[in-house]
Amino acid sequence: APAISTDPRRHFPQGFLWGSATASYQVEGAVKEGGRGPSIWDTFSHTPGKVANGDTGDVADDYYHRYKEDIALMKDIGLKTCRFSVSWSRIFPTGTGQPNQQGVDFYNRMCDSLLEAGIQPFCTLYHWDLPQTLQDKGGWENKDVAKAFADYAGYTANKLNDRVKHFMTMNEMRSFVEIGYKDGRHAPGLRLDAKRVAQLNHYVVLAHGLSVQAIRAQTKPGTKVGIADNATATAPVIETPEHIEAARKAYREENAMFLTVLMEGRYTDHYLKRLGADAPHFTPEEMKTISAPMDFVGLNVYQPEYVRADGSDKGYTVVPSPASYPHMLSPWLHVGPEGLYWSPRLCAELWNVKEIYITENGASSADVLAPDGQVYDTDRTMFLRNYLTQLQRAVAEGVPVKGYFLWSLLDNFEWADGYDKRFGITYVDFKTQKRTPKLSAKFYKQVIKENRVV
Ligand code: GBH
Repeated sequence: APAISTDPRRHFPQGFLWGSATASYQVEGAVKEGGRGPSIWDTFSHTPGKVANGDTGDVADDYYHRYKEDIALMKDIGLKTCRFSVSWSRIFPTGTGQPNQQGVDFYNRMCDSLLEAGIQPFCTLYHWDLPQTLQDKGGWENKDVAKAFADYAGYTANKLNDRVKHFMTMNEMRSFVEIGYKDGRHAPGLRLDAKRVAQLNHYVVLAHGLSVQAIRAQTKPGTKVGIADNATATAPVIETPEHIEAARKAYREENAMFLTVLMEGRYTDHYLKRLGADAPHFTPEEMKTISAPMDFVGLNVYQPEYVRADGSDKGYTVVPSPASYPHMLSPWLHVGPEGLYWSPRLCAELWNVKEIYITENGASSADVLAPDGQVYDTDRTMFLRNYLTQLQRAVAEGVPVKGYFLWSLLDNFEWADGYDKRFGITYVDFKTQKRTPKLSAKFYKQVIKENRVV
């Protein structure tokens, strides 16, 4: 059994990578500059009724122009690393064909500034902004898009590799598959039936595998490849052996079509049985590609799913959240700090993963500028302290978590919620673009300085 954390001061190991995360469409703006082509999020956000208040990412945080100022903020907080994403349509304006050098130059300039500030860049290749031209050809329903993604990923990793050593293929496969193509609440806003979603899901995991191979083929030895996955974080409702075992089974099954198939190279029997005639077509060769070995696993953790043992063949039942369950400003964001303990622990145990990063964790809050010009986001600060305490517990027990990326450095374009839901530790006035570090930024700065939960 793993050792219990006995450090009352809640330290992290030396060299722990403290970071923050952002994504291209959520922060960059400058959507028509530098030769960028349109993505599905430009189309979607400009379609009336799709995004709260009719907000778009046209300007967002204007990070495309202000990245130097924002990197100075990162440096002041003491960040060791920064996770950003590349906009595919800045590199290939129509998804394939002729690359756009101005796009490559932008990310290289930005990474140079990070490195000058002593901050290691971690690069995500796909954070949901598919080139519109590729959606016009069927998007992720078209197997050729999987190949196009691998070409783009390999090319881009090669161009950034002098500066970037860690690449993540995709962010949250489940989110863009299910919310974009099944529920229709995110771009491209489709509501496909179960059979089409399952086949598209298969092409998405295939695209991931193809891109792992392409990145390896086109980067130097020592470059690390992984993913930023929002694996459902199953937590035992009570920490007894039977419920822990239920959580372990649930982690595998609830993530059957995402992380589990990447790690095991096969869909679980329960998954295939549940889909029946809707199950995807696949070949053994594709399954081998999908499970191409990764160097690390990135986990985005927001809220856990509590499970209990139930004596069934499947081995678990998901416990529904009671109506009174507390959440942050976003109604979906239930407060459950132990997700940050169980998700990396179960991932490491199930698949013997040796290097894990928390690639996102953070919270929305109803932030206001106080009369003294400060933002006292005590709820976000409380949230982070509780979650980090659970992460420290995992690390102290030997779970191989090497770094943590807080979502997010800045308030930004929160997808269908527009600018309504603020996730930043830095307040952004979207009229003036003025940045104000919140109380949570001061908290995080102290955590990093002391390398422990303060
Ligand atoms: C992550 O998604 C994303 O990677 C990041 O871009 C995003 O800004 C951040 O977290 C905060 O949301 O409105 O009830 O339909 C987290 C997973 C998927 C959770 C979409 C919210 C919509 C729920 N998110 N989901 S609902």
